[in-house]
Amino acid sequence: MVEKRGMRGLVAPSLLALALTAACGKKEEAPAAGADAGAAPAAGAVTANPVDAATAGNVHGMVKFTGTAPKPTPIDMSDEPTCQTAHGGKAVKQDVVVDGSGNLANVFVYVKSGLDPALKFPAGEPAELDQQGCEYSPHIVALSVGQTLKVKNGDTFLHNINATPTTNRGFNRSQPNQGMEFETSFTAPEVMIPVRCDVHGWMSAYIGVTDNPYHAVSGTDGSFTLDRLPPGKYTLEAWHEVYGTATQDVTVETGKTAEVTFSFDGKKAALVPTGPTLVVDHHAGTLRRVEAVTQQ
Ligand SMILES: [Cu+2]
Repeated sequence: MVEKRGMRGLVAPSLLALALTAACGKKEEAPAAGADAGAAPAAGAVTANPVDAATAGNVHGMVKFTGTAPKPTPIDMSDEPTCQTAHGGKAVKQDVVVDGSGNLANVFVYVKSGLDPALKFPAGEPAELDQQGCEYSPHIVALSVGQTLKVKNGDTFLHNINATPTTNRGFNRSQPNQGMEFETSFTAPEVMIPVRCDVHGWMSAYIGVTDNPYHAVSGTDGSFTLDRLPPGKYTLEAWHEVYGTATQDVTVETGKTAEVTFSFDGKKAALVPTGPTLVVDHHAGTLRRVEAVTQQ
């Protein structure tokens, strides 16, 4: 099945207006009224890692796919010829990425419970979400509460970034020109926040936000690491956008690396719910909310 959910016909007039506005030489578009302009670090924010490296341990893990791996789903990017060409006409969805050894990529893994609640962690260095060739990079973003996320447009044409959390505040911002960038952050843990582009309906990413720095995304070899954990017993959760969640208990000991393996058998989970969508009303200069939908 070819994935093609371009909605250019629906949104082109308003997006064209945005593009024209931004063509006046502004480096960054002004956020629409009510948009999340990004949060500055809170006063008195934690700056030092509270975990003693001398007594800490690590987790190394693998995510395996034990079912029959589906063939990658092609994406028809002919609505955006530049992207169609960039991928040689062979773009595929990033939802299920399994290598020849049954390793599953793009799985968000994090410490769900077991940490001492008294431990307060710094938000960490800024993370990035780029848009390149009509794809989000990375496809899965791992973020801490309060950590800055830099959203960039590496393409030469319009994208918009429509984040629809159910716990945090959503946003919907456009980036008509190459090199545009804005910063945002999230105030509460949430696994996961869907991100879409209304111009290119195939563009999809997810952001996982945790209140600790122990999160990772499995690579194309299925591996992930969680470093510098205090000794103790933890429950890890692994999340995949198609196959849902799995949990594992792990014991971390000083100076050692605990090994963990998650397995997904290919049974599909429920679709990720989305929060209210913010729609830009360019006539009124405001954002309005539409009811929450379950993404297709
Ligand atoms: Cu786009």
